[in-house]
Amino acid sequence: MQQESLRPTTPPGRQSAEWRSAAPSLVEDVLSGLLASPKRLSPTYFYDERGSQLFDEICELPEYYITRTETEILERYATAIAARIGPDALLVELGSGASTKTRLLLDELPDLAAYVPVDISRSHLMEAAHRIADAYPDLEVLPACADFTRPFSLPRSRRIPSRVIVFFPGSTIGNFDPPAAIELMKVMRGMVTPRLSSGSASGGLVIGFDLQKDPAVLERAYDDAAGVTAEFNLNVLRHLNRNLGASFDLEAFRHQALWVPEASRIEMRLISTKRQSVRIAGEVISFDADEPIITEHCHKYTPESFA
Ligand code: AVJ
Repeated sequence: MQQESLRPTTPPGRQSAEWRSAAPSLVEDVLSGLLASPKRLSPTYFYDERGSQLFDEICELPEYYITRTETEILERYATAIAARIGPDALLVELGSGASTKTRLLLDELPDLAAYVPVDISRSHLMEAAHRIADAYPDLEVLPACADFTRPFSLPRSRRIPSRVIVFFPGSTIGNFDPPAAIELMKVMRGMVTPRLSSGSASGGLVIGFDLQKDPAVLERAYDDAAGVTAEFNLNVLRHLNRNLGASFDLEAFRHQALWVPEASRIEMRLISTKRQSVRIAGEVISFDADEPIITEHCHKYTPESFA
């Protein structure tokens, strides 16, 4: 019976003109980023199958404190958070990945209407959804394979939810520059705002963001000794080679993680180690020696700046 609800939902309207104009294709998006100055790529492209696996490895690294710290916070406060969520909620997790931390909440929420993990990496999403469904046999698990930065519709649960709660842990909000973070939070507000005038209570958001700290600690968290983050960063080029027939030479780029105090963020970059050109989707992109591609911004907040 769980199997039945484990069909991934594809966003409807993907074919419509409206959807197309709202969402540029992979080629368009990648090319416009690489033709911009400075060059950039969306961190969304990290998460192919290999990238999702590498990210799970990052979460276990001694230098990467974020996952451990957030897990500790959830362990300590899951009961209190669950009490605030209340019964019969629809729990929607954006960028659910391996759904590891979610279990801490699910353990305290035996009466959820359903759990909706949303992730862009289909195989990763489905594996995690099956594991959750096996571990929580009474829970309806409704995976949605979608890029949560673009419009997608929530699957319908068998039970009518009392409210929608968005779960957005992991400091993923840090990948969005402040104006985009505000836009995304408006989208989340729309997701949790009750549409029915009667019966449904207002929804909520459980969000994890990372705090400013010693730049040395930050730079190490994004440039670990084992080189897993470097591999994760470079994998984006492999992804583009495979999916767009690009000709990136992974040996000719190196990983860099740089704290930028003015913007209160870590910038993940790939630095071209030489003057070179790369073919991608019929275009030729030229790189100077030491020229960066910015692949990710990881914003760090204070409680006040986040509020
Ligand atoms: C998944 C966006 C939270 O910014 O810390 C980890 C991604 N990049 N190491 C982060 C990431 C490099 C991570 N987020």
